[in-house]
Order: sequence, then structure tokens, then C-alpha cells
Amino acid sequence: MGIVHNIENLTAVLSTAVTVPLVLDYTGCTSNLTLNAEYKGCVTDMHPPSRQDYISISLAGQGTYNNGKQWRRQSCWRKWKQLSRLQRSLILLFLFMCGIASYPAVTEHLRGLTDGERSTESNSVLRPIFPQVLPEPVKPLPEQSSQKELSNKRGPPILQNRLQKKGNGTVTVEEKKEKGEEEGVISWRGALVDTDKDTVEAKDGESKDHLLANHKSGSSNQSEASLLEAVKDAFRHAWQGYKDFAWGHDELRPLSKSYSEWFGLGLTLIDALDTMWILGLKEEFEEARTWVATELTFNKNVDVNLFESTIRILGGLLSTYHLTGDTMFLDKAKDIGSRLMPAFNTPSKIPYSDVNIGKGTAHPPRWTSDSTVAEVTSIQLEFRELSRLTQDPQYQDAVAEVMKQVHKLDGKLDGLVPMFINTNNGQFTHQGIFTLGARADSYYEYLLKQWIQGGKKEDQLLEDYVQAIEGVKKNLLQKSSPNGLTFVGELSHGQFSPKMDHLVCFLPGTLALGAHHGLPADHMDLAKQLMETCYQMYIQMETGLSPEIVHFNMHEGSIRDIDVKLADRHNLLRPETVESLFYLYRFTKDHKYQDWGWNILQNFNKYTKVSSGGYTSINNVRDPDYTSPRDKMESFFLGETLKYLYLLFSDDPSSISLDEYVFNTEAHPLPIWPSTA
Ligand code: DMJ
Repeated sequence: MGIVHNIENLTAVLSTAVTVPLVLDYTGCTSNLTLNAEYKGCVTDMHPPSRQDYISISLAGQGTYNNGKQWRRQSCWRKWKQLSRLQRSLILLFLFMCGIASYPAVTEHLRGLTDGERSTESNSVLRPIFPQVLPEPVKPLPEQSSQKELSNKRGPPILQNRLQKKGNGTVTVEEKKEKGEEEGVISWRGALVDTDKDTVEAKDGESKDHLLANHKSGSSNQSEASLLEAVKDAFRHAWQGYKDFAWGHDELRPLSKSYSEWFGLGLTLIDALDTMWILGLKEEFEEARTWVATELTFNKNVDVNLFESTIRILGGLLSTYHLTGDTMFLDKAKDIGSRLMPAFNTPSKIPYSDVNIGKGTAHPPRWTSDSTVAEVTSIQLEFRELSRLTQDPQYQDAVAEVMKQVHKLDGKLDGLVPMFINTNNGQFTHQGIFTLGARADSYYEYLLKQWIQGGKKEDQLLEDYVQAIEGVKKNLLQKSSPNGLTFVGELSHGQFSPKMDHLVCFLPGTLALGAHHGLPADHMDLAKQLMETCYQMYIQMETGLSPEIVHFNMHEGSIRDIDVKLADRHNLLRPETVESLFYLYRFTKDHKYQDWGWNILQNFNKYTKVSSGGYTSINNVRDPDYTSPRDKMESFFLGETLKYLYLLFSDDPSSISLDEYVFNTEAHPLPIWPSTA
């Protein structure tokens, strides 16, 4: 705004002091002045040339340009020479101001290009300075006074409500409305949701209370039912693709109408079992149950990853057993559980990453004797539950030993753990790097969840968890610029990096769960702030879907909060954000979290749904016209993403009560142990 005012002042000075007809071929200064795209000159647009002594600056395309270049040059020069020194100085000053005004936009544009926007085909034409879909204004959360102050101080970024329409110049939301171009979709509350990703609140300028009032005045039951039905539709569509082209195999490849194998164990089918049960899809469930009972065998000469098969297969079978009471699932769980045990036969008792479930042998990856910290510390819920059910302590003992060792290890930073641990000597390796993303994430999640699962008695788990959260606050938490989004970055040998994986978006949900179970209230405050950030990671992208990794801007004067590198633009249909939305909604009943989940579901439908069945992960969340599908539907889309969306839209807190169940890291609910256990 300051620049605009300066230009206006300058214009006022010029308009009274100068009497010059001037023709300049000038193309700068529009975007930062927030003037209309139909631009005839910085000055004339602001003050109509009613006075004769007004300077008229015209742009290319006006009649003055009918003559030859030579004439134009001479004519300009002649006119320039006719000006007094004062007039020339004023004009030069004016041009200098325009140059200054356009400088941040130009540099920002260049910075955007270094983000990796240079090399894709779709980006061979320079992008507009402002992204096609601009962030909704970050509204301060009512509970967070500090964020409110920050937000007020900085104000919303100029132009943030502007939308870019392809080949048509920028079009504001208001202009779009005037033209009747509201290409939105109707939200489940009956309000228009702009498909270009402004939220309901931002789009309609209505307060959240007003929207809620609308919702309440309608049939809330019906609305809930239609929400739940939308998730069921998505599930049925995904399932149909799996059934038609990948039945009994690990993952659907929806575009090539085929499948891919990872372990060759019907991974998607097993991961989806309890989701079908929770969604009430009985027919689909029965078909799948028949396959598990008659076709699934673990007596196979295959290498499986200990962590992945524990959280997806063992976890999926155990939770389905609990939900259904069908002992066939328990028998299968015992079978896979016992076949995974050779992984713990290592010099240190820290398990290897891979097990051959047919041969009973285990080994680390070919290139290292290390295991991943998150992997060896995120199998505990499942093995502990298996021991409880079988009354065989070997499973629990094996995973408890891992926790005991990790608890004592050197190399942590304020409760934060490195990413690798050696299976020979049991020590952390690659020390000094700390993240809440890949390779460390669910270590923190399982500290809390084991404590909850065991009836809140295992103090050491709680202490490690609380200390780690303090470690996050102290070492990894920062705010972005310009909007002050709270994010969790990474630390590498003391150097902070503002990089955040989408995987980190499990954290708001875990923090909220902890607060629900009696941990400090500021965990909930942080959960809400991080939830907002995770949602912004979706809504600020052109497809409304989050990339795999983002980088936050921290320097003063940044134009946008979030940058995405070329290699990080993919979306794998991951669950973490909708998982956290589920927890936040359960505990706060704030409908905005449902709204956000609804927007995300719609964008999955818009950009990842494959018409012949299934959903696909995509390579590029930044170009709605070129999402570059990957031809793969991950099993966690059915196991987690759709399950959490369904539970988010359910207003029945007894549907998987969080006082009775704890979800494993693959969204399979396992019971909280009764206090006598
Ligand atoms: C899932 O397998 C689990 O949620 C795991 O903890 C992290 N990765 C995927 C989902 O993104």
C-alpha cells in the first residue's frame, strides 16, 4: 500500500505541476500498483485527464504508434527536449518510482523460477508473478492471541484474493462473481466452495458463525448422511478399480488397469478391511473376507519390510478381528506375527528391516546394516496387542526391548531422535539430523499411543513423548513469512532448514490426542496452529492438494509462505492431514475442520479419480492441467485417507471412540487395554 500511496502522491504533484503531452512505451508497474489489467498508464488510470496540463503516459497499442520507428524516435526525442529540466527530473523520478515498485515482484518471480519452475514443459512460458491460486487470508484462530497479533501487524498479502485466469489476465474473486463465472461446487453446507480453492469463508465473506447458522437451520442429519455417502462413493470407486484390475494383489495401477506387487500379499485388500467395516460396506467386506479366508497365505518365499507389513497387515488383521469378533482374522494375525519375529534376531536386538516370511530369515537392506528409527519404534502397538491376545509375551518383549534401548541412547537432542540406528551395535547413526518427517515421524506418535494403549501407566513413554514435544518447540518450530504460519522444520548439525514433509501433518492430531488424554493444554494450541499450516499446504496449491514436501519462507518481505521444489510436487494420496482433521474435529467440534476435509476430498475427486475405477497418485500438484498421474493407488488411501475422512464427517463420537481405541500409524484401531490387563 505504501508504494501505491507514493505513486498517487507523485501523480498529484505531476498533475498540478506539469503540462506535457508525453508518449512512453512503458510496461512496468502494473501488478504492484493493483491497478486494472486494462492499463493505459500508471497516471491516467488514477486521475482522469480532465486537465490540460496532465501528463498522459500511453502504452503500446495506442494510435500514436502508427508511424515508423524513426519518426517515433525523433518525435519522442523532440518532445523530451522541449521539456524543462524540472519536468524531465520529475518524469525520471516517476519512472524510477515505478521501477522500485516493480522490483519485488520481479525478484519474487525470479525466485519462483529457481524453485524448479523452469524445466517442465508446462512452465516453458513464464508464470505470472502471483500464483494462479492465491492463498486465502490466514485468519487468526480465536484462541491464539499471539498469532492474532502477528496477523494484524502484517496484514494479508496484497492481491491474495486475486485469481489468475488462463490467458485472460488476472481476475479477482469479485470480478468473477460479477461476470457470473462462479465455477465452484456446492459445499455440503449449501455454500459455494470455489474450486479455485478459496475457502467458503474467504469466498463469500461470511463469518464462520453465519455458515454454521445456515448449517444448523438445515437438516444436519441429512447433511451428515450425505457427507458420509460421499466418502462411501469414493471408497466404492476405489474398490471397484481394485476389484476389476488388481484383485488379490498389492496395489492397483488404475491407468494401466493392472497392479503392482510389493510383498504379494493382497496389501490393499487387507489394509481396507476395517475401513469397509466402519463404512458399513458389508457386501464388499464379505467378498474380501472370503479372499482372506481362502486365498491369503503367508507361507511364501517373499521378503517383506517388517514395519510396513506390521502396520498394514498385522495391524489390519488385528483391528478387523476386534471390530468383527471373527477369529479367522486373529488366526491370520498370529500367523504373520510369528513369521515376522526372525527380524529381531540381530546382535543388538534392534530388528532388521526385512524378513523372508517363508524362510524365516531376516536381513538389513543390501547397502547398510542400519534400520530406520521410525520403523523399529512403530511396530510396538501391534506386537503388544498380539501378546495380549495370545498370552504369549515374546512379541511384547521383543518390541519393548527396542524401546528400552532407544530410551537410553546417546545422540538425542532434547528428546529428538536421529533417523537411523545400527542393528549390530544398537547405536544411532547419521547423528545430528533431526526431523519429524520421514524416518522419525511415528517414533513420536508411538510414544504417546503406547502410553495410551497401556492405560497410561508406562511413565517412561510419557516422559519421552513430553520431552520430545518440548524439543520440537525449542529446536524445530518456526513461523513463516508473510503470514506467520507455524511449521516444523528440520535441523542438520545445528543448521535449521524450513523444510516440512507432508508426513509431519500427523503431528496436530497426535498433539490433540495427547491433550485429550490429559497432557498440557498448550499441546492443543500448537495442534491447532499446525493444523492450519497443514491445510494451507493444500489450499495454496493450484490443485488444492498438498505436495509431498514444502519449504517455508522465513525472510521478511516474502510474498508467499510456501515454496515447492520441482522434485517435491507429487501427492501420494497420503492421509496425515485428514487424519489430524479428524482428531481436531472430534475434540473441538469446530466445523471448519470438516469444511477443510470436504475441500480436500473434492480435490482428490477432481484431480486423482480415474474414471475406469480407482484413484491415482499424481506428480504435480501445481498444475491442474498437467497433474501427471503416477498410475498407482497406495493401499493407505483405502486404509487411512478415506477412513479418516469418513470418521471426520461422522458426528457419532462412539464410532471408534478415542477413549476406547487407539489408531495404529496405518489407521487401524486397536483397543485401549482395560485397566486390569
Ligand atoms: C502410512 O503407511 C503410515 O501412515 C505411515 O506411518 C506413514 N506413511 C504412510 C502414509 O503416508
